[in-house]
Amino acid sequence: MHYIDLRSDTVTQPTKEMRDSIYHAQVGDDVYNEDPTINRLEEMAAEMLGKQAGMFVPSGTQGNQICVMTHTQPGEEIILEEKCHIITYEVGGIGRLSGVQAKLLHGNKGVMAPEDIEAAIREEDIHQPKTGLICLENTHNRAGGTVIPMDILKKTYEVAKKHNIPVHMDGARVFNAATYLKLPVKEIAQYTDSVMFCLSKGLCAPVGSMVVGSNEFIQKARKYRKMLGGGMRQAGFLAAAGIVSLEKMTLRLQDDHYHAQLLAKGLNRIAGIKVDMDTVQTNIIICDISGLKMTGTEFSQRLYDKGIKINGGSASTIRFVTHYWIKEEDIEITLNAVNSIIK
Ligand code: TLP
Repeated sequence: MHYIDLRSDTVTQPTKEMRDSIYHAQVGDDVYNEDPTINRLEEMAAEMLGKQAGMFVPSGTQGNQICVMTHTQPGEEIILEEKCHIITYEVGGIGRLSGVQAKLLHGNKGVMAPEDIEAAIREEDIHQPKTGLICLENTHNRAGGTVIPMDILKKTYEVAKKHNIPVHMDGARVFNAATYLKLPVKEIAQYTDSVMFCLSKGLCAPVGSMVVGSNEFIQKARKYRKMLGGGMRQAGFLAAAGIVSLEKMTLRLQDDHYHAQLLAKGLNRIAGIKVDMDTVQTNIIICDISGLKMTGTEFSQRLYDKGIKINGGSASTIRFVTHYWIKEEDIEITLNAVNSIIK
């Protein structure tokens, strides 16, 4: 059976062009820095994000964790938004791997106020941990794919620099943010010290994420990647798809955003379902279904029976994510299926 898969953009299959480039890729041992395809991908990523260097990593989670390890010392405290991926979905890695504690701030649609961040920075006091890092998520997954406004981002970076604290961006979907803002992605990255972004979400590559930062940062990060088992040898086969991601797939994300708008507007017209349209900025839709007599899990099971896969997030919410393999007709089929479940 063919399913319409709206669970996540992580489910994307590689394109035909990616499969061809994987087949023809030149590879070498990346632990010796001898994989020409990985080297090229890393240079491209650094150039696009306006940073000195890049590093290919197997996953976004590993990329984020390496960045926290590289920026901090055990015993420090790091500032994060309370619903961010690093806190919610990375298995407590920051405590285990970096030995840091989290200072969680409430975000408005996933965006922390620079004033709140400044107030959370620890003082020079014998009792207090040092604030070692500020982590931002752009776009913000659990807030519904929301984008950090540029003025807030700039202000946040100014606060961080005033207190000499590095800023890491979990930019798993930073190209969606750039598409929404209609800006080159380096405009966003200029207000960060490191960015992790994913090739294997909306950009369709089968595996892999990138970390970018200064030469010194990446050199140090490479050692942590090795420690975590992320030295991948002839992984140029994966990087080859990543190059297609950067060259081609970054240019078409507005289609996914358009489909998310269509779907969100259609869902909002259905009694019992609520979508906060302010949060539908990119390719993620979080729906409140507390008006229905059904949990998210029940709802997603019913949709599954009709050939549509989604993530039944919690008791009262469900999530839809659009991506390259979702076409306009799939949106119509999905809305019809939701309507028939409600009826
Ligand atoms: N997000 C996945 C799940 O882990 C929830 C999804 O389906 O959305 N940062 C952000 C903001 C993410 O959304 C994700 C993945 C990651 C990091 C981790 O990337 P991977 O899955 O490559 O480890």
